[in-house]
Amino acid sequence: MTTVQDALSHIAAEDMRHIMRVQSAALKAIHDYMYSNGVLQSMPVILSPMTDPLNHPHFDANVEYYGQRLQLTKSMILQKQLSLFNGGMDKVYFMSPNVRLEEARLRDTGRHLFEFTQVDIELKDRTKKDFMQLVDGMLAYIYEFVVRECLDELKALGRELKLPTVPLKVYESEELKDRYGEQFETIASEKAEDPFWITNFRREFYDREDKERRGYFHNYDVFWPEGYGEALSGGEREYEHDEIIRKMKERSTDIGAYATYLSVSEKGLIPRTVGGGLGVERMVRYLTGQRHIRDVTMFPRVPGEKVVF
Ligand code: ASN
Repeated sequence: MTTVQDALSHIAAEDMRHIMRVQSAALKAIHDYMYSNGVLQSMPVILSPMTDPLNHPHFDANVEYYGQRLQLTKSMILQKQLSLFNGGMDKVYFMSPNVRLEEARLRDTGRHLFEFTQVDIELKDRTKKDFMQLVDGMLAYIYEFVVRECLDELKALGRELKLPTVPLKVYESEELKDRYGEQFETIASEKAEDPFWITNFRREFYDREDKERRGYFHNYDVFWPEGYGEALSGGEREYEHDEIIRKMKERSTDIGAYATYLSVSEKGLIPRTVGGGLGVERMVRYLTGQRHIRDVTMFPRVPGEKVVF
């Protein structure tokens, strides 16, 4: 999609209207579910001196502003944690736009955009079990609402959605690796009929590693079924300064870039939290049964592809 004409046809496609209606219903379901569960919505930040380091190759996006180097947010993980420094708030979510300048080799995965939105949720003084319960309920509610509200749209798109059985199944990554090999995420997603959880991935410094069982991480992903792949990722968080520093060093993280965050952890003031982020466009791709994530975004930002508007 490189010409103005292509981009206009993409916007004008009949399916786009159905897809946007499904997206609106799913987002309404999320907001309603959050509100009734006392999860407060806070506004996202797009520029910050610090952002998620991310655990994979990508390009940085930053701007110089009055002598300060500000990065475009790759995720709001660290701000989410800090927002719960407010003593009267223990559950928060953001509709967080993320800019991740991914490499062009991810163009055809069908799942990657270099600009996307996630529903970023964080809970204070709770465990992964609490978080999983909240998300299971949210997903069931989204399905139910979308299927009820968007009968015509789903039909026009030729999409049949089966309501999932909750609680969703939980697998350990090791268990699936033994069963399916290195491609276990893809294969398990292809074989599944309902969304499911996988726990324990070695990732960024902020996901909590078990102190008694090094190499075990209290984090997780949710996967969509039918091969649609990753839906949400998150975990219990590190909040102790020494652990954060240890893990940053292990991952060769640029410690200086996190100076303000570390000045808070040094004082023992990082709240103890658990959370995760649900990719909005990936969810819509799954709900509407589209092949490529490009097809569910009005103004697609596909890795390596020219941007028209
Ligand atoms: N939102 C994710 C989380 O809460 C972080 C990410 O997107 N990398 O863990």
